Amino acid sequence: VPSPTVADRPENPLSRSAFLLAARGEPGPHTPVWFMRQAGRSLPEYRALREGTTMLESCMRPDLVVEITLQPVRRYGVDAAIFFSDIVLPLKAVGVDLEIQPGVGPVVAAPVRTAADLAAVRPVTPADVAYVTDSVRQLVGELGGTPLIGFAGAPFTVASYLVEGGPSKDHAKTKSLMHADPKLWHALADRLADVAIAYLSVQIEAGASAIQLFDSWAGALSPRDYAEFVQPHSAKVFGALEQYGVPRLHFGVNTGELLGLMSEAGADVVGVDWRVPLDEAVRRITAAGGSPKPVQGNLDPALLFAGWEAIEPQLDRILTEGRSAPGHIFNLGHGVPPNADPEVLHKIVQAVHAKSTR
Ligand code: 1CP
Repeated sequence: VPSPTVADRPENPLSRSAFLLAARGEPGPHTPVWFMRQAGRSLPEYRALREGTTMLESCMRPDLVVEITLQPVRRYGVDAAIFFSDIVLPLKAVGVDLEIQPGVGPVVAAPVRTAADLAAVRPVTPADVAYVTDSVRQLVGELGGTPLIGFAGAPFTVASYLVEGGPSKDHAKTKSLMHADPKLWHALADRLADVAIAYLSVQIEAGASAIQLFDSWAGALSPRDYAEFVQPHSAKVFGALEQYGVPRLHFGVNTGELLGLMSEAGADVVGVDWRVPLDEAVRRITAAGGSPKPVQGNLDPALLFAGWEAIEPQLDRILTEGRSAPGHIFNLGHGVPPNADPEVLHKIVQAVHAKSTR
C-alpha cells in the first residue's frame, strides 16, 4: 500500500483526482481516461509546434515540453497528463550517440554488444536533465488538479534499442545476447534499471504524481525468459520507487501470458493491451496468489477508425469488464496512431465519463 503523499492532503486538488483514486483502487467520481501517446502527431497543434525542431531537441526545451504535454489535456479533458519525452532521452542525456528518426524511431549509432560497450551507459544525475526538472515543475503548476504521469522505459525495452541499434520486430540480437552471455545481459539490464530509477526519481521529486514503466516489447518473451532475464530488473525499479508512495503503472504490448509476472514485478496498476479482456486480466493477475489490482486499458487502437457505432459498444464492454478490478483507468491498448482523428478521442473521453459517473 503506497504511503500517503502530498496528493493525499485534502486541501490539494489532486486528492480528488479520478486518476489517482482509481490507481489506488479507491472509488472516485468517474472512470478516468488518458491515452498513451496522447501528445503527438495526431494533433495538428503538435505538428505545428514541432515544425523545424527534432524530437529530442523538443524534449530538452521546457517551453515546448510544457505546451505539448498540455495540448491533449486542453483538447480532450483527459484525467491525466503524460510528460512529453521519450524512453531514450535519459540515454541521450548521458551521452549515448542516438537520434529519433522521423518515421523510424530511436536509432543508436554504436549498439551495445560487449562488456566494454557498457561504459557508455550510466544513470542520469539531476544536473544531466535540469530541463526535465524545470519542465515538470512548470507543468505541475499549470495542471492544478490534473495529475502528471512521469515515465521511463523498462530495462528490457530500452535494452532492445541499445542492442539492436534501432526498432526491431523480433528482438533477435537482444534475445541472443541474453542466452549467449547471461552475465553481460544482467549487467546491462541492471544498469538500465539504475537509469530508470534515476530518471523517474527526478520526475517524481519535481512533482510527477504517478509513474508508468513502459516495457512495450516484453511481450516478445516467453514467461520463462521474462521471469529469469527481465522481471528481477523491473522489480528493482519498482522497489526503489516504493519510498515515494506514488502509484506505479506498468505496461507492455502482447503481454497476455506475462500479466501475472509483470504484476508481481511490483506494479500498482497493470496495463493491458486489447488482446485480453480486463476481467480475464484480473484473473491472470490474481491466479498466482496475488491480490486483485487496478488495471488500465484496453480499447484496440484500430477501432478508432471503425466509426462511433462500432466504438460505443466496446466502451460499454470495457467499462463492464473493468468493474471486476478494484480500479479501472480507461486507455487504449497501445499508443494513439498518428492518423487518429482527435474528434473521436474527444468523444471517447466524454462518453467514458458520462457512462461511468457515479
Ligand atoms: O517526431 C515525432 O513526433 C516522433 C514520434 C515520437 C513521439 C511523439 C517518438 C519517437 N516518441 C514520442 C513521444 C513519446 N514516446 C511519449 C510521450 C507522448 C505521449 O505518450 O503522449 C512516450 C510515452 C514515449 C515512449 C516510447 N518511446 C515508448 C513506450 C511507449 C510505446 O509506444 O510503446 C517506445 C517504445 C518509444 C520508442 C519510440 N520513440 C519514437 C518511436 C516512433 C518509437 C517506437 C519505435 C519502434 O517501433 O520501435
